[in-house]
Amino acid sequence: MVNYKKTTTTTSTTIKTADGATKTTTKTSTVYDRLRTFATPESAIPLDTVNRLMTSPRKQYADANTYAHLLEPQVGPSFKYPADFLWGFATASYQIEGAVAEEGRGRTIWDEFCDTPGKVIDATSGATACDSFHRVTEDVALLKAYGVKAYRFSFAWSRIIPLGGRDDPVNPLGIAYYNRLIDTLLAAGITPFATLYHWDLPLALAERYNGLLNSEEFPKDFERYARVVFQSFGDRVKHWLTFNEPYCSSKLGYGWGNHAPGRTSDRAKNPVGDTSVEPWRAGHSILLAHARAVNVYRTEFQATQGGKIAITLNCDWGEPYSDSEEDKAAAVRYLEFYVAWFADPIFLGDYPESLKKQLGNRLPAFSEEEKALVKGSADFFGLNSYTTRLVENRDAAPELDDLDGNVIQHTAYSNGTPIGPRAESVWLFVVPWGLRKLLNWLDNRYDHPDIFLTENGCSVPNENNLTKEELLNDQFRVNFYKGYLNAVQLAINDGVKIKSYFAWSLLDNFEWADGLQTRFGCTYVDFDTFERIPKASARFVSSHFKAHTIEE
Ligand code: PNW
Repeated sequence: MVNYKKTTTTTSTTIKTADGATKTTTKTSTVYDRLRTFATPESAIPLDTVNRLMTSPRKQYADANTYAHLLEPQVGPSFKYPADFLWGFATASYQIEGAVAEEGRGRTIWDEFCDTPGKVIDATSGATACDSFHRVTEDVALLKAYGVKAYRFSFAWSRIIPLGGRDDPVNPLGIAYYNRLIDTLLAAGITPFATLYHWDLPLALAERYNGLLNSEEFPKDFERYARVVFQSFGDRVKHWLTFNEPYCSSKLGYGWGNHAPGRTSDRAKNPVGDTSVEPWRAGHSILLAHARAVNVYRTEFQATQGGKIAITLNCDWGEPYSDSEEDKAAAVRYLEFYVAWFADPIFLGDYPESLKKQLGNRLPAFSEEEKALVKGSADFFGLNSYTTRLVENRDAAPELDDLDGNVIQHTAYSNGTPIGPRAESVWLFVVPWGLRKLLNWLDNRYDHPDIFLTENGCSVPNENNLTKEELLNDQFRVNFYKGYLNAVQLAINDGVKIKSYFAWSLLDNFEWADGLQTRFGCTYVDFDTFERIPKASARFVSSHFKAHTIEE
């Protein structure tokens, strides 16, 4: 269990008033000492308490210590989200639409990647996915039944501009599909929250100039695509995200090679790629493309359309592995290599010093003009977060293919206790207190921005092998949301300006390299019949927000 050390400071200011007398005002402020707290599971909870609190389909998770986070301070029934808080569910085009060869959609790097044997664990793809391309009415009815305020989805660039480039033709059928979706959402009273790029790069751009690796061409093509999107939908869409998780596009796509286009130095995985430089180049292109799109929005559309635009970054909290100064510094470095890599240029004006120091000229540099374009290019902070790592300093010199700031990441404490229950996904451990700390850290580093949580959720151990009845009663996921929503409420009470919460995901869908077998949905999807059935978690998330939001 994590303790937040509460320090109350009283400052007195004495001023001379006009008549020469003195007046003293005192101000009391309370800070919670977050970074300096080392999370150690302090109490073993009796097993029967644990079983009451949480039922897991995998009995080995019934280890009392792993549920310690459930004894976090609970915010309680009186908590209220403000009336304008946007809550709902999130999805992404390639993960749900299917219909990959219909109505003029161009091929993407993910179609290609999934067709390459060995890249997706169960050899599935997004070719049919949830068939959402044909089910706009059904999906929006589901959202309406859940009572959401907003729905986060992404546009498939290659439905709108099949070849992707700035001189390539626009596909009216692609525009028509998203018009249908947006109009149906609005008719149901649901706010559309749209992402321009959720990883499905038009394949033609990868073939033409290596996609994200080309920092000259890619930003120009993205700018034109963004302009077409704002022109077509900006009269009705008021919440924009340029890129989803540039960290993943860059490091997973060009570093570790486990996402499209699969480039990496690891020759066992891929014949081409260079982990020591390509992720940093890809990230640089994304920052420039993002900034150009925001500039277009601000100069050509924002005044008349009146929306907000930002990027959404993913980050998982890094807790120092021990109390040592080295581990504390390592945890900060890990966060800098994770999120400040993108957030510092956007909110503060340049890459963090720790990246410049470790990467030298492998990290591209911004010209003064580019810096000015990138700095301030977000109306809010978009955040996706799922888990937490324990971070230990690494003494040896960093390897050339190190992407994380020369640290050792752990998923268990030094005494062997896991940091939290593991989800189905190998990287996902349930650690709600980490989200609270992350939100406070970002709030502090970026001077109290509005933070829009645009993704949070989990997979359930072994879910794909459960009977339908078991699967629909997803108590593991309900408990994930209980813990994380409590952490969101605690962070709001800490003073962090959180403006939205989107559960990932509305539907079980194509979970990238983990295929269709890893489910993140609050709604069950039968991938043969495309039938959708709400799980217990959908009812939980929906009743949570209904009970805790101030009515307009
Ligand atoms: C995010 N990892 O991706 C994405 O935005 C979603 O499309 C995705 O379905 C969701 O989280 C759940 O995974 C991630 O390997 C994918 O560390 C993989 C990782 C992290 C985030």
